[in-house]
Amino acid sequence: MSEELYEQIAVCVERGKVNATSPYPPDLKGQDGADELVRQALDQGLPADDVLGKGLVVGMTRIGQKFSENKVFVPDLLMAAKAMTAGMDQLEPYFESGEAHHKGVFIIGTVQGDLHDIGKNLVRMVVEGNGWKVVDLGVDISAEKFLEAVKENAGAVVGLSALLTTTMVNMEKTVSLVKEGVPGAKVIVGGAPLTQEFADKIGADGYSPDPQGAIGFLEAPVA
Ligand code: B1M
Repeated sequence: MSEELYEQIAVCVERGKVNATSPYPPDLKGQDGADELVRQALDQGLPADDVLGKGLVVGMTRIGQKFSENKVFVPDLLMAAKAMTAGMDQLEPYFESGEAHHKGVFIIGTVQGDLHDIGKNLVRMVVEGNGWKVVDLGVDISAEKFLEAVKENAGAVVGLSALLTTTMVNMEKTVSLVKEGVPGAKVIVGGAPLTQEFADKIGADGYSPDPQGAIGFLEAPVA
């Protein structure tokens, strides 16, 4: 019974079904969405960690995978993130009380000089949707601000985004400063003009062309 409810929650996230009154997607009109189903699961006494891990996260993983395979597009991901957020809002008190747990902390921002944030926000949503606490620093973030955030969040992984060839070079300084200031800190970089070769050259620990790859990096077993 609970497995069925988790699957329904996953489907709501994957299809972007926020709540009973949302008209999207048309074939689910009038049915409960992530909002009501998560409430229902919690009212039934199902563990908040399972509602997150077996329901919401499963849906977000599926849509993230389809996005990286070009089977769905940005609007689909945005709707999924909206449904995910509706479910997460219900879980918030459980995170605060310690009953549900994040997988870790991910600090993300667009590097100095760069104002592009659409891709960065998608990465944030997918990572959040996969059960991580995300500290989103925003855009035009200096190396020093990234370092400050890493110091404030022990053990956090850092994600840098850049969309301009003129700002991707600022990633190198950020990677060096973060690693000097917090030895052992892990940094992943991404953004349209980047390549694995560039990531290797600047000493980043990881590179991903899409949000799902960032999840792969975050959840890879530690070597
Ligand atoms: Co700008 N812009 N823009 N722009 N803009 C580009 C990037 C550009 C390619 C357009 C072009 O000339 N064809 C070009 C860059 C050229 C270059 O550097 N080689 C460009 C330029 C030149 C500029 C300005 C300099 C223009 C000007 O003022 N003369 C200026 C710079 C401002 C600044 O940043 N200082 C500028 C401004 C803007 C707007 C403000 C108008 C707006 C940004 C709005 C916003 O973000 N809030 C904008 C936009 C929208 C674009 C385009 C059209 C779209 C970018 C986008 O959002 N893509 C873009 C052209 C294009 O791509 N068609 C362009 C969709 C998004 C989902 O993809 O961001 O790549 P993307 O993110 C992907 C992946 O890259 C990856 O996952 C995401 C999802 O798949 N990813 C990560 C991203 N970050 C990641 C981090 C990770 C992992 C994966 O781990 C941490």
